Parts: sequence; structure tokens; C-alpha cells
Amino acid sequence: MRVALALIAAVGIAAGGCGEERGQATRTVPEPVGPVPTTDPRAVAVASVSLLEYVLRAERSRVPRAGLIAFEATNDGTVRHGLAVDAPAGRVSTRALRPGERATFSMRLPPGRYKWYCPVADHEQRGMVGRLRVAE
Ligand SMILES: [Cu+2]
Repeated sequence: MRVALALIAAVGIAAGGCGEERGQATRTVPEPVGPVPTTDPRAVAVASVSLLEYVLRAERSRVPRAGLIAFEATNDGTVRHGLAVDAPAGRVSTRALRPGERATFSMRLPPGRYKWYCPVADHEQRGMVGRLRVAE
């Protein structure tokens, strides 16, 4: 009986030690990238863009349909970046995203050409700017 109690006590101590180790490991992990945001399911088109020093890299700079467009921005660079779009109703943008972080937003856009760019510091002047064409 005495042996069993000693074992239980040892397990308890070991478990406690484990928890502390886990806590330390969490602190040494690089900055969390956060949960992957969900894209608006009502969107008629998705415009994805990768944010890098100092370029906006998009698979396509044209979306085939006007309407509710979902924007997906991923910071694939090493400093903070964001995505802004100059829309008819004004500028819409993500906050400044940490490296590895993603964000989405959606808005209604009529056919036309829209400027998209990184609103952080002078990144637009450094080349993080482009045009997105929304077709009829
Ligand atoms: Cu930037």
C-alpha cells in the first residue's frame, strides 16, 4: 500500500514538471501565426495576394466577376505588411500583419480597376503596389 501511494505521488510530481516544461516550450516557439481566417462564403471571386519585401505577388491581377470580392492577404515577408484596396467607398485594409500572418476581408466592387497596396510605412513607394482589375 505504501508503495502504491509513493507511485501516485511520483506521477503527480512528474505531471507537474511536464506542465512547466510545456510552458517554457511555448515561450520559445516563434511568433504565432494565428488561426487561418475564413473567407466570406458569399464572395463571387477571391483575390489572393502574398505580401513580400517589397512586392505584392498575386496569382492573378484580374477577378472574373464583379460583386462581393474576397481578399486574402498573407504576409510571406519578414517584416510587418498589410493589404489595402482603394474602393469607390474608400480605403479598406487589413491591419499590419506579422510575418506568417493572414487576413481576409471582402467588399462589393463594380467592374473597374482598383489600386491595391501595402499601407505600412513607405512600402507602397518601395514597390508594394499594383492594380486589380474587376471584370463585368
Ligand atoms: Cu509592406
